[in-house]
Amino acid sequence: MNDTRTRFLKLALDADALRFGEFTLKSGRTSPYFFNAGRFDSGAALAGLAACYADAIDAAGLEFDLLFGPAYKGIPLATALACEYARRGRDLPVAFNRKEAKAHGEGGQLIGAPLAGRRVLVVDDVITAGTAIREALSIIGAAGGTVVGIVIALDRQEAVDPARSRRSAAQTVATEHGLPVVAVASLADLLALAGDNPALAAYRGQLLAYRDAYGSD
Ligand code: OMP
Repeated sequence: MNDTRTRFLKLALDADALRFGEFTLKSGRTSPYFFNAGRFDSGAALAGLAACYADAIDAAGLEFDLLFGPAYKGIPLATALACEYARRGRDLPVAFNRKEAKAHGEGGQLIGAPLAGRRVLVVDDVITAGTAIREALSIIGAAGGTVVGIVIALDRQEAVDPARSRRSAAQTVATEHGLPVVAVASLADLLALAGDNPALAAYRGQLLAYRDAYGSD
């Protein structure tokens, strides 16, 4: 596993953003683990997370000129990442959406830098079935931006309908839209870490059983 993946997973465990137990997902599945990006809830925690995103993006060689964070969890992620790039000497425009359009004041559904004519990198927390990401793609397209990639912290590597296909939701989104999807880490990385780390060994069996039931190839 490369350093960024291990660093990210350890930060997530320390922040309690990665937890083990029994969790109901948006898809209705019962999962033995859950990633809650909202637990990166201090300036230092967000800065550490943003550095992991930036390292993963740079290693993938993505080219873009605006960061977009889908509401709600993508908003602090894209903002922290923009600050991390500024720290690294690159000042990038950043934008995000509201969940509900505002009729007064400046109005509209979008906040921040204009998207029209920009190459947009979508910054989000996790892909399970891909629903949240698809919504973000249509909002950006409607505002005249061109999505050129998606970066997420964790790819859960789940198939939407495992009985029909074991292709992951992230792979499906990537193929459907012809976009690179870069994940800082994935379930496979979490399993590798659980194999090496005695504190996580107890959860490994449940993670493997979950992957057998719903995981992608
Ligand atoms: P999809 O829209 O199914 O791809 O799921 C992504 C969303 O699920 C995220 O934006 C979260 O709201 C939520 N989620 C997590 O935050 N962490 C997880 O580990 C799993 C989920 C989930 O419900 O699948």
